[in-house]
Amino acid sequence: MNSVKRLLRAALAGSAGLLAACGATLPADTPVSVVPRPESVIEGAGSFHLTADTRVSLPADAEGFDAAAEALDEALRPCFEAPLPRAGTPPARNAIRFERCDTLPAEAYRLEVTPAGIDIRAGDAAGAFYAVQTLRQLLPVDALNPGRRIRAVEIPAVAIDDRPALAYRGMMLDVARHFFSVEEVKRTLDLLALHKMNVFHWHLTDDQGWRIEINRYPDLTRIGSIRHRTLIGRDPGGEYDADCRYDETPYGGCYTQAEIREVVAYAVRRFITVIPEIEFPGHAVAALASYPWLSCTGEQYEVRQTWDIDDRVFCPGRETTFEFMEGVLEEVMELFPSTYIHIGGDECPTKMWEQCPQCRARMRREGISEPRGLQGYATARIERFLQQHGRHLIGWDEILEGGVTPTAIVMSWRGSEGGIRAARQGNRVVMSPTTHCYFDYYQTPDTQSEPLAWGGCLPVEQVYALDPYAGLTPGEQGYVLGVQANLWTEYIPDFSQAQYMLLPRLSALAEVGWSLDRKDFADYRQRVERLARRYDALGYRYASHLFQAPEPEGHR
Ligand code: TNX
Repeated sequence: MNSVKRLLRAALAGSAGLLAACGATLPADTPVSVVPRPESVIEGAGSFHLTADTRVSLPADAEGFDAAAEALDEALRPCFEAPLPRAGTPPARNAIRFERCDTLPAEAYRLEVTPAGIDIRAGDAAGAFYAVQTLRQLLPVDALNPGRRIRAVEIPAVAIDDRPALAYRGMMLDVARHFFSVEEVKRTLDLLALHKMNVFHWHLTDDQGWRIEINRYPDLTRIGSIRHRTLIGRDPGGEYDADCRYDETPYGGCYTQAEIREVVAYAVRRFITVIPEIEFPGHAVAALASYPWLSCTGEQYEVRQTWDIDDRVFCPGRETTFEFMEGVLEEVMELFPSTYIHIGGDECPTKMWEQCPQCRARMRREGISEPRGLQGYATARIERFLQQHGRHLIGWDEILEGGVTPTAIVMSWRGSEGGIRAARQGNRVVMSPTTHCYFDYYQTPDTQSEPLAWGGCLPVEQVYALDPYAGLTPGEQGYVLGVQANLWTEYIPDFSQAQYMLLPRLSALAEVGWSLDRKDFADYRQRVERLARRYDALGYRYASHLFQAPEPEGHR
């Protein structure tokens, strides 16, 4: 339709229409390209014109679908003045009709776009939410950031059926080494939602900072959230000398309980479970600096100013250590509805325990022959406590070494071996091996032209290659809950750098978690290039190595 005709038609529709006609129609973005890859995509003829008058209908009896409709409003906010009007009964034309469908499993959806409207059928509200996330990727890129009001947004006709391969699709953010504000955490949750991921693992405590307010132990944040200075450059790993340079600037940050609740509520609206992590018994220096009676020696320590592993850990010999942990976890459980509570468990040296009279006495009393057995004892005690409150313990794969109960969940990070061992003995597992999931590693072998990172090399291709089932029989595979990316932040000082390390690798992991049975790297590469244009429009920073490399043969 030429513009004169369009104006005439708008004039007939009244002055409101005339005003609206001043806006543009954004043409459809084709061919359809969605990350993670849906189960089936069948493109149709024509397109749907979404306007400010398009009505949204929701099923009456389906709890939570309003959150999916809200996500749609949010996606369209840059285009239209107000949220789309709601309709009581599903309109036959110019509508987005949400419907609950009993034959679809949890998280699955069917999204059908025709010139008459959009139908979203989902097994549950999460499925409806994921349909909206797919719909966002069907919008023209300019709709994400148009810089003006829009008259209509054209969406290509298509039928998409989709469901996730894995139930747990997670990402961990370390806010202890560097702190990220509530706003930045929410932006991270937005990123997870965009990629249809559903777990945010929040690493809240470590040697270098305690970040969560605990009412019963206020010094944890008053003292433990601030380190007086930070090492500059790469950590030499135990060999600290006069050549080490520090910034001589106090660094801190923490979340109030009100802020934690705000983040959890924000995540709930996006169908994301927030799993808190309180490190125990290692990575504890910030806690010991706050309350010296938590350590074996009772010495006054400072919050750690370098990275690497620390010998100073919680004392499992003293009862007061367990009283403390239970007091902390009671408040943590109040704040986080997640059934899984992460207690760390990684990299805990036993040096202090070997020399500690309380620890030796505990070993004698409990018949523990090796100091390492104290970690198993301590973990089992905390697990019992969590179970009494109806929660499950998750820990890094070191928890296997102290002997773990069958109900604990193991997060396999030192390769997949821990996860394989755990699955074989009947423990549930999240696969997060350094080889594929450590987003603090470099993205290219050419580290000279990259900002300082932990080390290693983890290009996006390798993330994509993760097979969480490798080495497991079909029976054992049933114990694999899913996959998780980890963003440790020793060398990630701000949110811009965090985005650069996350993207586009997060999209590759999302495709492992969602589309494991239909992975195709060459196909993904083309789709992620289109997705990167959306990152641009949404203002996310990302690494572009993948797009600079020559494309694989036979494509395009
Ligand atoms: C190992 S992974 C750690 C972290 C470090 C990370 C750096 C794990 C459970 N522990 O404390 O930040 O390596 O990649």
